[in-house]
Amino acid sequence: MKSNSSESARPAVAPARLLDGIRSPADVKALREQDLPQLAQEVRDELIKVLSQTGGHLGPNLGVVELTIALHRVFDTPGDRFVMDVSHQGYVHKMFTGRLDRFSTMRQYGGLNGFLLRTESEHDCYGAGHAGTALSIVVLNDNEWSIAKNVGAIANYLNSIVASPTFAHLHDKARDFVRAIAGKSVVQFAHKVEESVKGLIVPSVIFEELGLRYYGPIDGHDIPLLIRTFEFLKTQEEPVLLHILTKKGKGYEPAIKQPDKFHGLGKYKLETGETAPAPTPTYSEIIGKTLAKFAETNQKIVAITAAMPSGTGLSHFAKAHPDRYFDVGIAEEHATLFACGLATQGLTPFLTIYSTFFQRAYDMAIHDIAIQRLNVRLCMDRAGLSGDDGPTHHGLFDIGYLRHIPNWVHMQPKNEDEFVDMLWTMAHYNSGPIAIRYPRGSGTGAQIKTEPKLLEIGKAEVAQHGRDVAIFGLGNMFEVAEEAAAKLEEKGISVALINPRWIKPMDTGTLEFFARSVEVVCTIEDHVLHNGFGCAVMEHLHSNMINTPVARIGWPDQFIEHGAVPILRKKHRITADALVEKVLPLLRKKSTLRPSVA
Ligand SMILES: Cc1ncc(C[n+]2csc(CCOP(=O)(O)OP(=O)(O)O)c2C)c(N)n1
Repeated sequence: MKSNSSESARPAVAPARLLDGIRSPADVKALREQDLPQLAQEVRDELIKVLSQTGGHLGPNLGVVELTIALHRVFDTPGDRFVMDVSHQGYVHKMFTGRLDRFSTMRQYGGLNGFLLRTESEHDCYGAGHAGTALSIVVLNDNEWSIAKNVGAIANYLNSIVASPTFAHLHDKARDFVRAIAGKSVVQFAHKVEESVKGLIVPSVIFEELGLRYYGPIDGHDIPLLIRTFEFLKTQEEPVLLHILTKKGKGYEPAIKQPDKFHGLGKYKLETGETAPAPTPTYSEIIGKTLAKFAETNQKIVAITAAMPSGTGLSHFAKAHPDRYFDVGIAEEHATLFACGLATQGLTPFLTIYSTFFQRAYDMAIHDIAIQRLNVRLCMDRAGLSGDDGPTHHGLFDIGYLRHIPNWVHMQPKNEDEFVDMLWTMAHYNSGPIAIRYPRGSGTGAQIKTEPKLLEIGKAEVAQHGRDVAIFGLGNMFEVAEEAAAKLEEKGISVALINPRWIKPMDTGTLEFFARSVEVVCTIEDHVLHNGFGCAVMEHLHSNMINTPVARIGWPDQFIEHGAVPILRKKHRITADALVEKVLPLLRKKSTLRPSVA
């Protein structure tokens, strides 16, 4: 009878993971090559587990596990530099470069950032949250997806390479060879490796014309093949492009089934991948469905996205009107010019782009849209603090970058119902460029009426009159302004409450009326203070010799870190309490105020 004493003597703890021994890239190099698949599995398990709590870019990172292992095996950061495009797929790199112990803090306030960050590690040589970064050894990670399915000529071209019989033949030959020498000294086999890898070259006119020697495509999950290939490419003295094929979401069924959703998401249930639905429809959902509805009766409406169909909500529009929906790929400049072109032909283009990504198309806002006064409707999603994605993604600058350009109309709704009225107004506005900014996620949950109404351009809504303070609460900050007004009223202060609606043209009549009748004007906005809405208010009052003090609440002149929105609002004083504290000292009657109960 066999004794099982050795089994029973084992401690009842899970065996140590290889991953836990990785403190730096040197530890990745120190592992035996045959253990690397186990490391890959452990990395995947960690990604799936941690991100189920923190949210993040799960699909992209699951796809680059083997690639990141091979890169750190062959190259030496920080001496060698990895530039990632975007850099949302840098989580595995973070694990290997001394940040594993903080991995569970990913995207949390005070924790790791979701993108590479020069200030976070010397191994992050370049921080990028926006697409369009480049380098001279290019690894083209071809998973057939952006956030949504790839579009465009290059994507079609890559598919044709992969489908070619020459590729299949060369690829099998090279892979068999590399498998055969796996684990043996590379130097010993150097010339053979070189021959083998050279066999991976499928002639590629496009990349050669761009000055890049093209290699591939190879299996991006085959660690030995990747390692040998990188070892060879490292010796090349010219810019090279390696085309690898990977599976977005590899290792997690829900992410493979829904690459779009799992590109980047919030918390999910580990076992099923389920996520909690938003409590009420998000602004993105509303715009997608609303434009689809408007387009039923207005044949001229077209909708454009730059690779963000679901993020911007246009997927709803795409389903209803596929022939009037355009995804131009991650190219905001092109999306904008395309909208301009359509506008010159009398169409009604809605260009939906996140506030932060429209920064990439700034010159078009002046040179193409505004100077030619084209009827382009710009819909800026995620305007305001975006939260856990951090400084590259906060939409805190769009008032500043539009308000000084002539001809633009710019607005922000206080809630979902007004949002639809504004979209309706935009659809009917044909006197030049018009923009709307709205925040990430849901609003107040306001009921949307059945028939939208046209709003008067440049006319604010006065919610209540008051004698002491006039609060102008822009867009999503109107809710905070209401809360602050209630707190001030508790202290016996009479508060006027205004929903400005229009950043430009500003309702100067209403502004002047209140500025002349109250002691303090207060503005609150989800935007930086510099060149924001409050700044426009001050400018106007000053130019008109109205000396009423203006208390402004908004984001300070610094890049705001990542973290949950309520935490960051509290820290940077974008709250009702902060407003009250700022206003009180400016009131003459403060000495007679009742002390605060709280
Ligand atoms: C300028 C800009 N526009 C849009 C985005 C939003 N965005 C982030 S990742 C991504 C898709 C990236 O696709 P790909 O490079 O194929 O990487 P994958 O996630 O598929 O690995 C998009 C559109 C961005 N980060 N920057």
